[in-house]
Amino acid sequence: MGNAKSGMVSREVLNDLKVSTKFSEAEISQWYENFQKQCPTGRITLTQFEEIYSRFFPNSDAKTYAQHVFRSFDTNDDGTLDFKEYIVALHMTSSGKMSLKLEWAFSLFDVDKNGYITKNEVCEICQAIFKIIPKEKQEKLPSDENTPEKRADKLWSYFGKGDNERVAEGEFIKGVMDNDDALRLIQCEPAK
Ligand SMILES: [Ca+2]
Repeated sequence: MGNAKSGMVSREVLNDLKVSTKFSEAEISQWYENFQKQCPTGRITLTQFEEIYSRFFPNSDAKTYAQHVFRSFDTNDDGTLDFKEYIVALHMTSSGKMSLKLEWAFSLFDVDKNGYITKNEVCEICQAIFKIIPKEKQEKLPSDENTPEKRADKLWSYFGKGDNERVAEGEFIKGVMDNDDALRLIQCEPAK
């Protein structure tokens, strides 16, 4: 109980994170040290989260995307993430296990958190993803993917739904698993 020295991640959180992510103890400890320096309160705010994303994407505007990612991990809507939520957020958005990543992607697209994705929500996230793509890469995108609207249309087409219908989590995951293009479009990676 509270036997962790200040500046060290607790054994409980460490074990939890080792299981839920593939990060090593050394990595988690190092990040915890940095996290403590940047967030002495132990919780990270949206503004701080946006700054971290800006450093990941120095050549584009990652702010809107960061806001959506933050919302998807701030499950109790208190406007902060603790260290565990923060590490899971980083893990999911980079190297997470595919099935977990897709569950997370669903929550990213489910902007109003009602358990379904509408085409409007797909449009909103596609806007945010598009802003992350650096300008010079945007210009090289294929003609059916070079605007947020076209990307949203293309992604939506893989779910086989009408514009006013909605997509449940299982349908979303299946649509993305069955189509490499859909997977690419939700991962904010430009076409190769
Ligand atoms: Ca929704």
